[in-house]
Formats: sequence, C-alpha cells, structure tokens
Amino acid sequence: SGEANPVDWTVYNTLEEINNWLEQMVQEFPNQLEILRPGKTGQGRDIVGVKLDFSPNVRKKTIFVESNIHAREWITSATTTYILDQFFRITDVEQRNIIEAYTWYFFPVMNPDGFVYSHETNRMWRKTRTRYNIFCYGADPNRNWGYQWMNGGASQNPCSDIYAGPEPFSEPSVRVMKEFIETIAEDMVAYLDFHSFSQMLLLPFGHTIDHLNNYDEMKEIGRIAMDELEEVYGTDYVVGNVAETIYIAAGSSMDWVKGEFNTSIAVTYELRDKGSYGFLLPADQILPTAEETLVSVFSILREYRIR
Ligand code: ING
Ligand code: ZN
Repeated sequence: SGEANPVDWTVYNTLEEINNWLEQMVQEFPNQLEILRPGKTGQGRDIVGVKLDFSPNVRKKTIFVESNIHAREWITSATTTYILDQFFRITDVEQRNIIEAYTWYFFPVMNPDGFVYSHETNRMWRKTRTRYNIFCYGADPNRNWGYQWMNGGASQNPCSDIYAGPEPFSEPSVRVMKEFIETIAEDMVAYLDFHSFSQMLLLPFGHTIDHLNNYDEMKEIGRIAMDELEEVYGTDYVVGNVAETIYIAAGSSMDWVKGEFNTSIAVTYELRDKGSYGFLLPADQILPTAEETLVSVFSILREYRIR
C-alpha cells in the first residue's frame, strides 16, 4: 500500500493502478509470478494478466480467473486482485495446499478499453469501444464468443448494450483472450468468471435451460460454497444455470469455455449487491465482498477435490 502501491482495496483503482500493481507484484515475487501481455485491445491497450505458480517446474492443472469483461463492474477486478494478493499472504495449511496445487492465470481487467471509458467518461459503460456507427460504440464482450453465438439473449443492434458484434470474436480483446485461452485449455480444470451484481453463482449454459454436462454436481458444490460464503457476512447467493437463474444469454466466455473444452468447473459469480447500489457498490464493501468471495472459491475447489 501507500504511494508506491495504491491498490489496497479501500478504493476502486484505475487501469493504470491495477497494471502497475501487477507489475510490482511480479517484481516482488519473480519466482512465482510472470506478467502476461497476450495482445492488444481495439484502442491499442495491452491486455495484462499474470501467471502464478508456486512450483513452476511441476506441471499441474490450471485455473483461469476473469474479471471486468464488463467495464462498469468495478467490484470484480477489486475482488480478483484481492484474491491474488491473499495467495501470497495466506498461511492456513489447507488453503495453501489448494493454492499451490494449481497454476493460476489472473486477468483482472479483460476489457481495458471499456474499463478506462467507465472511469473517465461514463461510469455505467458495459461494452467494448469499437466504433460501429456515428452514434453507437462497442459490442458486448460477453455476447461475442463463438459458442451458440446470437442464439438468444443477444442483439444485432450496435446501439444495444447486449450487441453481440457483427460476428463471433469481432472484438479484438475477445479474440486475443480466446487465442490465449486456447493455448492453456488442455490443462484447465476451472474457469472462474466475475461479474456484478445480483449475488448469484451462475453455471453453464445461457442459451438453453437444459441441465447439461456436470450441472447437477456443480449445483451441489455451488450451493455448499455459497452457504459458506453466507457464513462470513450473511450475504445470500442463488445458484443455478444462466438461462434459468438470470436470463437467456448466448455468446459468453464461460459458455465458450464449457462448450469448447468441457472444463470441469466453469462458474460466473454475480457479486454484491442485489440492486441497492448495483454497479455503484460503495468502496467500503470491497473488502467484505472480496473476503467472503475468497472463502467460497476455496470451498468450491475443496468440494470438487474431495469428490
Ligand atoms: N451479467 C451477465 C451478462 O453477461 C451472464 C450474466 C453470465 C450471462 C454468464 C451469460 C453468461 O449479462 C452481467 N451482470 O453482466
Ligand atoms: Zn457483467
């Protein structure tokens, strides 16, 4: 914390602050962390992530952590940066065993162009910033992935907040991350995606209400994890697939990962709250949100591992 490191989870940070913090973490822990810049956004920004491995010479299953694919959902990158930070501080033996059993990829801001726009111009911005006509900018980066693309809950109107884009992977940032995830997908056991708000743990899929793949097992695991989350600060979560629990929505990153690679654990959190503040969640809720969420991440992995 302090001047050299502004990320301390008492305020929401800018893209520059988050990226500087990631670089500082890599400098502090060069044997465990590696900076990743797999490509650029439509506006030419780097998409920045880290690879975390506490024993880099041992090949392990991998876990991918995504947040802020939607620009205005600031609590999501605040939460995932907190989780990354805690992974270097936690001493509990059971938790350390879980952390160190995997290779982790963290991409705290998956949509840097939109994120900067939400900080500098329009706090309620959701999409990317591709110019589609003289009035309307951006496609929804969580409707732009090439699994069941445009098969419900997405729009072909560039002015819509759920505009799926002219074709799958039209958004440069989405294409970059698709190609990156393809390089690590073989070993991936979990894809953890963070949105806000609604207090839900969402499972695939968004295009159909059918309970596909390992839905039943994941619903059980998710319920146990959300009960543990609630024990921390009383925050209650609903668990279920996207289509039945929130709305029909096709073309998401989670559904693409599940549909393409059948990744065992593919979940999307809708973090706090249930609408009182919505996207404008006060900064004094960052720490409690992040703490309870981290408890549930351990819970999901523990439950999955003992089955
Ligand atoms: N909600 C998500 C959205 O993209 C979602 C819900 C999650 C849809 C996963 C599909 C897959 O609309 C928010 N708040 O963005
Ligand atoms: Zn979202």
